[in-house]
Amino acid sequence: MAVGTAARKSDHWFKLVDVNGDGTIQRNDLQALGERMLKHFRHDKTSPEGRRLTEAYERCWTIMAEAMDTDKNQAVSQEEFRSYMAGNAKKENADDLLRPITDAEFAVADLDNDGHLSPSEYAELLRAMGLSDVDAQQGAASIDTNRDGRISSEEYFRACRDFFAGSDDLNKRTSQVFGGV
Ligand SMILES: [Ca+2]
Ligand SMILES: [Ca+2]
Ligand SMILES: [Ca+2]
Repeated sequence: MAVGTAARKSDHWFKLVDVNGDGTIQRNDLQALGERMLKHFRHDKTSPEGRRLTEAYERCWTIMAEAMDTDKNQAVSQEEFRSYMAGNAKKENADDLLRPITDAEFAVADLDNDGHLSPSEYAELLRAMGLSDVDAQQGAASIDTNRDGRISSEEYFRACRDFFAGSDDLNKRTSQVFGGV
């Protein structure tokens, strides 16, 4: 069976978050991702932005462990992640689950504190997540849908929500918000 867009999107995200590349997502991957992002944007772990992101990723792990780790081995496998994404990633849940994470990431990346991400701030956020330059630039071009050079926290949240819970449509621009899928 061909791998559908939803599975490709979830695999793409999975690889970004599996920081140590051992094929599972564990708490230490989320911690490493948070540390890498804070280092990239030169935020101290104890700064308000640093604490907020660390807490958001800790919560992200708690949610993943509860909802996705079906065999309860404290590791979310690619299969466990895929089957959760295929069956349970609903837009209705996104406000609760996703928004605290996207808001924390947004705050870390908004370096000039103007309440928006410029395309270059957004591309930097994607680089901090481990994307290549090409993918980061492609992602930045995709997310700024009205091309005004400003990305709001709401636009970022919606793009992430559509990425995870959107329709299984390859051409949808939001498939590209984390770069090539
Ligand atoms: Ca891992
Ligand atoms: Ca597991
Ligand atoms: Ca900004």
